Amino acid sequence: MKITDRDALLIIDVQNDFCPGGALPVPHGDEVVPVINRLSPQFHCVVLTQDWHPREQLSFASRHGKEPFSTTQVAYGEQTLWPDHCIEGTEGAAFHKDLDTTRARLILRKGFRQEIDSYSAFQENDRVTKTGLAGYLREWEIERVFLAGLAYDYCVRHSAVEARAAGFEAVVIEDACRAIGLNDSVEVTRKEFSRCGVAQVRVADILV
Ligand code: VGL
Ligand code: ZN
Repeated sequence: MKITDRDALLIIDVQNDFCPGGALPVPHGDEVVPVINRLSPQFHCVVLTQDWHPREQLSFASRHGKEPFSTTQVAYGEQTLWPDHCIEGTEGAAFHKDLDTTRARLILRKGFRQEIDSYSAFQENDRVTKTGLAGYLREWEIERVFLAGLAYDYCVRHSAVEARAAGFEAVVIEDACRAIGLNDSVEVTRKEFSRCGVAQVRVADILV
């Protein structure tokens, strides 16, 4: 696959809390690090996202006195509840120490509002509040985004689907992602990708 200056690589949430030993570990989450380090030099435009929550974030189960991984109704609909994770400024919110961040043009933080969670790099979970990423990419004349990182079935999923909604082509690099796997979340993600026209490729398709 030929990568051009109309392509961007979005590296989603490769942070300590999503890696083994973290607060919301994605199984084998750290395995994406060396793979992503090989991918990023192939792209002119590299964007990192960072899940970045205030201490009392709405998505934290602790705030509702409920069990993590249950759901609750909030102002904007159903919200999955998570263990406290990626609290702003903590070590858990820092990027994995081996992730090469030197080529990142933009580090985009999301989920920093107390009352709105944000899985997607483009828009928050209320489906109204934008992050500014679509405008940034348009100014760089980006037409297609490639996605890698954590977690395949949450933040990668929503970022890819909303990249399509914002008018970009979207390509998920499957083996540069790892999933949380809550109920049938991986299956739901695959179906949504085919419905929304999100393509899936493998690392070897890019590193030829
Ligand atoms: C994520 C759950 C909660 C993710 C972030 O990065 O996929 N998942 N916050
Ligand atoms: Zn989060």
